[in-house]
Amino acid sequence: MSDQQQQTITRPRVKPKPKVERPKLWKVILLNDDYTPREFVVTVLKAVFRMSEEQAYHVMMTAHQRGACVIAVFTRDVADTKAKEATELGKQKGYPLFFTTEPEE
Ligand code: TYC
Repeated sequence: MSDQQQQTITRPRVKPKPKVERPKLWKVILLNDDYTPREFVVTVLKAVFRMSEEQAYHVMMTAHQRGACVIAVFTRDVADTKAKEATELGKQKGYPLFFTTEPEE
């Protein structure tokens, strides 16, 4: 094999290396209020966020004592849908229960 044939041929990249960015995550936050019964908040947390009784009780009590509690993080669509769904369950019973979302830093 000649020297010419042995040379490695390198060409400049044509396609840029794809940069895969992780989607931003959004927090779902439970807000305290003075009217929604504790047990109902627990029921909603279990139903919408698939929490155990213990997890749901702990989150509910944190919101009750501190005014708010971060429940979990999701992609934006999932966070918005779950917050709406959970807020709606309270609304159907006439409670002011409220879930909001905000982007993670
Ligand atoms: N503060 C409510 C009560 O005393 C219970 C409650 C807890 C409501 C957490 C909302 O996010 C909440 N009945």
